[in-house]
Amino acid sequence: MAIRPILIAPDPRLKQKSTPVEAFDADLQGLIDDMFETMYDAPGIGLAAIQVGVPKRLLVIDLAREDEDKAPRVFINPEITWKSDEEISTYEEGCLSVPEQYAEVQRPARVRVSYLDREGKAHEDEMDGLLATCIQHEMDHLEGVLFVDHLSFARRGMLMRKLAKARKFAKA
Ligand code: K1U
Ligand code: ZN
Repeated sequence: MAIRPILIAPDPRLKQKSTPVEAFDADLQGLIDDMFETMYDAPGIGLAAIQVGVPKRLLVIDLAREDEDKAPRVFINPEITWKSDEEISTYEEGCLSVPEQYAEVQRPARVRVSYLDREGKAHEDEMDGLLATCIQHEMDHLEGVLFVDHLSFARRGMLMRKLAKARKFAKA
């Protein structure tokens, strides 16, 4: 297992659309293990494969708090089959690819998602709360969309300038 470097915006690779996972082989299992190690190290509650530079439709989530046992979940080739268009949730989101920047994002409060697990077995689950928010955030990554893309032009510009300034300062 290895911690992989996380791509930071505005890296153009974060804007690409990821392609479906086809092979459930040893490489995939190694990538999943590395993604969990990278996410726990960051730390974060979710990570999409493209954030470690792999444009495959794969994401991992663990919402367990520090004082709880780990609860790792793997979602491969996920699809939203239903969303609660009339019930919206607002959450102050962050992103490991947009470090130390946070903003409120509105999304459907509940979603049904079909996906494959790491063995390739099919599932379909209804999700709400932070899991619904997190999986929509991670599924956006598979389409090349960042949480800042849900903000107004002015607010997104402000956050991205703050990020660029913080990174310039960190390098100096
Ligand atoms: O970069 C990512 O996609 C991961 C991101 C997931 C996320 C956070 C908040 C709302 C939606 C999706 C993060 O994990 S940012 C870090 C974070 O939220 C966190 C870190 C440590 C403890 C608790 C939360
Ligand atoms: Zn993110």
